[in-house]
Amino acid sequence: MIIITFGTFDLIHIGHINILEKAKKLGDKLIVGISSDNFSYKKKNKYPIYNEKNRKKILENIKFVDEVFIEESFEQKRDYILQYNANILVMGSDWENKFDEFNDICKVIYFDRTPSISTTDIIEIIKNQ
Ligand code: C2G
Repeated sequence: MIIITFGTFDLIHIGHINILEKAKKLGDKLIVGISSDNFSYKKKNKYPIYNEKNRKKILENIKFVDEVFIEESFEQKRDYILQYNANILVMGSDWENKFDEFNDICKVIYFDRTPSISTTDIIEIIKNQ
């Protein structure tokens, strides 16, 4: 089974590790599409703290992750899923129902988010110190 997931994965934290661990347990190979810096800017109106090259390298060194590529846009998601022959798409519950359209080419699973942690919260906490 090939699993695919997507995200920015900036300032990697326990919520990221938990979803990658749960995703990998569903199959043999976990592929991660990380948002390019420009795609991140389009989604959130700000650039990630770590650039795409460094976020990719960090992800590649997490033991649950087998392969990493750069995701350039939402529009290409269907092509990425097909290109990597993914059987299951995993996302966190903040994306619940958002990717149900891909149920025709793979199984779509949403895992509950890890509570009380996010990249945005981490940035705020550091700013306020
Ligand atoms: N996540 C989680 N628990 C948290 C924080 C994040 O389970 N406390 C999950 C998110 O639900 C997501 C993944 O970790 O599935 C990556 O999170 P982000 O880096 O915030 O990804 P995002 O910017 O939402 O990008 O096309 C989809 C997007 O690219 C997702």
